[in-house]
Amino acid sequence: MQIIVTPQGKHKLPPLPYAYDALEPIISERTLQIHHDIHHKAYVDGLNKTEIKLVEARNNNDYENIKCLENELAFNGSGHILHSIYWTVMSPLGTGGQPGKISTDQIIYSFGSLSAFKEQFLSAGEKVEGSGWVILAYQPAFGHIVILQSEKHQNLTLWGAIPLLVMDVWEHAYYLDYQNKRREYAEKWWNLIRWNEVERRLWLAAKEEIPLTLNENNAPKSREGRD
Ligand code: MN3
Repeated sequence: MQIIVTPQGKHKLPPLPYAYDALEPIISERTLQIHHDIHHKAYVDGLNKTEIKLVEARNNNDYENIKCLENELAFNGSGHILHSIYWTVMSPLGTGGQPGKISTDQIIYSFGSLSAFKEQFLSAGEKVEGSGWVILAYQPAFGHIVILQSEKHQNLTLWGAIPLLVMDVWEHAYYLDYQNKRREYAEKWWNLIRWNEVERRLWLAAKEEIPLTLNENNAPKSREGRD
């Protein structure tokens, strides 16, 4: 089972899978060039820089700036992932085809019809507060697809990440027992972890794939037990 695909600090800007002017007249050559070469590249550079700083923080056992570093990781990491996917899901005008069978089935199951899906997707995109994204996502825990808005693009998460081990640090989880001593709750909570469940979740999660580039075999792969 291969888990580590990209070493810390070694993310690369994926090349655009088409020419800068390929999406005209919908998206101009100039827009695409600036968006990819400057904006997306800045996320990749920022992600690499943050990962290296996190390596240093671990080496020095210095978590003074952990809040800032986690924020940078989420901001730049999500920016890199979402832009990579954005390039792959666009195609020159007239060449994009129609929704495939699996997509159509899922859309009808989850939204009722293609037109209802389109309207919800476009409305959600229109109404994102400030800057952000509208995202059609498969939620493995529900077994169906959902439309999500993302303001900016991170909110301290990395899109596509699958949770493995979670600790609730809302006050309701510990306040009666530990009052405001969240660190003490966290230290004690550590002793409760069921590690073989974490292992099982990692094993299941590692079988999923979120490609950041187009590849020659672009056809959907069928997955056992997934229909
Ligand atoms: Mn952008």
